[in-house]
Amino acid sequence: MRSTTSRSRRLAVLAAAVFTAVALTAGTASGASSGAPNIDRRTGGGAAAKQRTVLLVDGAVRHRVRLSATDLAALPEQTVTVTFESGTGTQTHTYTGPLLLDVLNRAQPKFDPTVKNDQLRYVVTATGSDRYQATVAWGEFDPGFEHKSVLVAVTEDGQPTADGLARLVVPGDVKGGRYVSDLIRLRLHR
Ligand SMILES: Nc1nc2c(c(=O)[nH]1)N[C@H]1C(S)=C(S)[C@@H](COP(=O)(O)O)O[C@H]1N2
Ligand SMILES: [Mo]
Repeated sequence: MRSTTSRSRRLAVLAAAVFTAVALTAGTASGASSGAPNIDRRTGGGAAAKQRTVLLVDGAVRHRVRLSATDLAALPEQTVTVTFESGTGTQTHTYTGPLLLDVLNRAQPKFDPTVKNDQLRYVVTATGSDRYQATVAWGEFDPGFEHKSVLVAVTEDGQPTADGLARLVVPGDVKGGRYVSDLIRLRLHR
């Protein structure tokens, strides 16, 4: 349990981080609506570009947020080892990072308490810097339903994720199609 004071302090730190992120992207006038900087996942962009990378969390949320690596690292870390099929064969990796659930809760989903199981109507669309997209349903990772450990992974096999800030990890998927790399946006919607 967190005290109100420490919660306020955390929010202040978040506000400062968001302000910094906005300042860093101020060069792009449409930054607020177009989301995080677009860094090509194939060409990379180097360490300096990576530090500017932020993950936009928006949609049906009270507080649209831009999360940095530091913000993601501040959330409880989970570890999962998964196997999936891809164009280059079967891959097995160990990922660490916060739960998608915790990342979305940071933005405070606007679920309607007057609608029965409102959260079960929602999905999260993950977008990569190359505009590749995949969607997971809230019910897949809700602790009261499938309770799958869907991660916003920041490390893969002990190293920072090769492409950008974070990668979606969907344990149980046979194929890697929902392991969206170089995440730039998570949008909650229905
Ligand atoms: N951003 C982004 N993420 C992506 C893809 C993509 O094209 N763009 N391809 C997906 C597919 S179809 C697979 S099988 C896996 C492959 O993972 P790998 O790139 O680590 O080999 O990434 C997934 N994540
Ligand atoms: Mo794939």
